[in-house]
Amino acid sequence: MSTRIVRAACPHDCPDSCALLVTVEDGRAVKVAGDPDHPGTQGVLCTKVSRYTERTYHPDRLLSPMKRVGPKGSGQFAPIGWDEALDIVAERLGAIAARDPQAIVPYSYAGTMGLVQGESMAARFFHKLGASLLDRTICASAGATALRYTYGASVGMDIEHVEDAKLIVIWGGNPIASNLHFWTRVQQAKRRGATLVAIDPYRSLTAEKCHRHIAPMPGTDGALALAIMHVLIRDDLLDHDYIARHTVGFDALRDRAAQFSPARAAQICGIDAEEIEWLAGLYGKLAVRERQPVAIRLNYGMQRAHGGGQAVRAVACLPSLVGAWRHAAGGLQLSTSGFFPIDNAALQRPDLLPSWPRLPRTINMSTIGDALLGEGLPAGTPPIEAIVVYNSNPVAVAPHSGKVAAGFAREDLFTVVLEHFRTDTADYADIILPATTQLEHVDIHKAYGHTYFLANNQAIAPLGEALPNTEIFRRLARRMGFTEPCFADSDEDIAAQAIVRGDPRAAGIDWQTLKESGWQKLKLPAAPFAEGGFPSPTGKCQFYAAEMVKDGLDPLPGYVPPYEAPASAPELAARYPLAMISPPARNFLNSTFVNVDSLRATEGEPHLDIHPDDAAARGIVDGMMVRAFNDRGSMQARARVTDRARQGLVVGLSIWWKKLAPDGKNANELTSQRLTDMGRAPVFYDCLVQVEAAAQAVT
Ligand SMILES: Nc1nc2c(c(=O)[nH]1)N[C@H]1C(S)=C(S)[C@@H](COP(=O)(O)OP(=O)(O)OC[C@H]3O[C@@H](n4cnc5c(=O)[nH]c(N)nc54)[C@H](O)[C@@H]3O)O[C@H]1N2
Ligand SMILES: Nc1nc2c(c(=O)[nH]1)N[C@H]1C(S)=C(S)[C@@H](COP(=O)(O)OP(=O)(O)OC[C@H]3O[C@@H](n4cnc5c(=O)[nH]c(N)nc54)[C@H](O)[C@@H]3O)O[C@H]1N2
Ligand SMILES: [Mo]
Repeated sequence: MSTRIVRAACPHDCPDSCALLVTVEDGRAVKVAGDPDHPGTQGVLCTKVSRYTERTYHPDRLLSPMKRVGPKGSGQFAPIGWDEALDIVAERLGAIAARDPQAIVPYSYAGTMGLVQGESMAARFFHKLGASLLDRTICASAGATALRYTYGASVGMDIEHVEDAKLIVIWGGNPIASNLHFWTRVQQAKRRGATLVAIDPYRSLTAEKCHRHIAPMPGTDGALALAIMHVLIRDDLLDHDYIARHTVGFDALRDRAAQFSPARAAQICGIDAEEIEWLAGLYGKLAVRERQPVAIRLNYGMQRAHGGGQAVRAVACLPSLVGAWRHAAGGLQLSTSGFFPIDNAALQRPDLLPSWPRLPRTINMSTIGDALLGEGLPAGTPPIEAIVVYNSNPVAVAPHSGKVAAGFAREDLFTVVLEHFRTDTADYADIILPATTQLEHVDIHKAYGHTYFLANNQAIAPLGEALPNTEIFRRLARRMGFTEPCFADSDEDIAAQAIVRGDPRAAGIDWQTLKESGWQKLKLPAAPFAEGGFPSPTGKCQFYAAEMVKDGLDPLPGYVPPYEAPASAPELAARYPLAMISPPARNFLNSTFVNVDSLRATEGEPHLDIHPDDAAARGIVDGMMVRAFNDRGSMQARARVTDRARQGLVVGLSIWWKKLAPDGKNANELTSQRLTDMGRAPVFYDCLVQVEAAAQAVT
């Protein structure tokens, strides 16, 4: 028997981007383990990825191309050969492109975070074709835009030092579920005496393990952060030297924060003013009076509401007010992705666009339901005639699912889906093309929660007839007659093009060194902003961001109320009085892994957590099937009556495959296609519903 250990990288959309060691026996992957030497992974994997072989060798893997033989959405397919499948796709796309290539929309997200299988050959293909561009907003763009205005890029502290922090504020994140290796470090900090605070409307697995849990209503974090500033400024808990040297706009910020007394913010957030006084007092005292490191782990949960961008901006100002950046263990991390020198132009080749440098129209992936139904398309541009989906499952994950499904059900839409499995989206395909998993292809990865590049070496041969995304687009390019040399690049060639040459942050790192070592850390100072040096236009932390005026936005951090809340929409709130959020379930990764039986068995079935008072008012008891609904749609779930959900809030951990739920629906039946204040991002957690006992109990 031959046994090999292959260095690989976890491909999933998660801040931890783990380094993997894959054990291969006689050509079969038998074990996927965390690399014990990688400082982030520390030899430990989450439950999901430790089951990666169960997913790769799953009996439902798509192993040959398929052609639709039943009505759209019915999931009836017959296997066909690659030549026939690619001929059909090339012919249909070619005919549409001859009229207007913008009628073709590529739809992709982070099914794999790999730079090769994510957005390289596919982007080249669609650029050359002249297809619509995709605004990839579904996850992080509100916060990324806010960080760009505030710091200049998606950059922050290195959480490898967080063990030394004395206060860690976990704001809008649930790291036990979604950022496990950070949580390990937080526990170490706790043992060393750190105070842990969670800010989350829901008592998540993480919040219940913190010393204190502050539970504002969803979408009100901007007001909370401004009130913390209010207290810091009122009580002179400020690092005046840091503010003077490394920030712009303090005077204007002071005037803004003056408007947000703890009493006012407490009323907006539905919490006690004392909670704000306590947190601000502790944060300021530790950082300014005692010169101790204080850290904020900001996350995505708090930016999925109308004011998500401004809320991130307000929180992102806090570390500069108290000089928290002076310590390696202090500051804030939302994302580290902006540290990585990636040559996107080389990977994606926008210069291949027939109209270059003029760009085709852009379709926002977060409003794909409307776009497919012809609503809100840029003036003078054609209806969508074809959509090519890869690395994403929009029928399950995009908001206002009823509209998304109606769009995909259009008889005149030509739909191609590259997938591992017959997802809710694949059911609507005309042609399904089987893609390889991370064990079966090559890739190179950056990360958004740490600062290591990682290599993914191929561990096993592709299963069945599956092909890497790159190879599928290479073959399509050949059929379309695209002859540029970049369409012949191998996956290793592409991996070698990913890192900007000569960038000091990547000194000593290239594809050759990386694929041998598995991972390499960027060269960055331990405390990146101890001496300022933010990558913003002013080089400072921008309390006041002049660029925002040009973009038609409030240049100071502010509070933008949710679209759907009693104060902003009283009539709606009278009919739909409960705020619903649908954050990630621990055993799923967005909608990935829902079809892995052992993981779905652990989650059980779709649940809806509801506060005892809200349940009693509706005659709902624990374990009852309930229906959550609003004007957009409805979903059923089993009620868990629990004060984990604060009053006025219901929580449906997500993202279920619709077809694996009892009523064929998931939380996105209820979510809206409205967008955040900046970054054009979705507002998944800005969603009012009513809940009632389900008419027919499903047992
Ligand atoms: N196991 C697992 N891990 C994942 C994912 C997954 O699906 N499963 N998804 C990955 C992806 S794509 C992403 S983007 C990240 C997401 O990472 P996080 O943003 O950390 O997401 P969650 O872990 O759900 O944490 C969100 C928390 O925010 C809370 N929350 C909701 N609304 C608000 C609000 O208005 N204010 C505040 N303060 N809190 C709020 C929720 O109750 C929840 O506990 O995780 C990644 N990791
Ligand atoms: N209600 C609600 N909705 C949400 C969220 C929420 O919290 N609540 N979270 C949002 C967030 S943060 C995000 S990031 C999005 C995530 O949305 P998506 O990025 O669509 O994520 P997944 O649902 O995991 O779907 C990824 C798909 O890619 C496929 N895939 C993986 N690797 C490959 C590959 O190499 N090739 C091909 N062809 N396919 C591959 C997987 O099989 C999987 O079906 O969902 C959003 N939707
Ligand atoms: Mo995400």
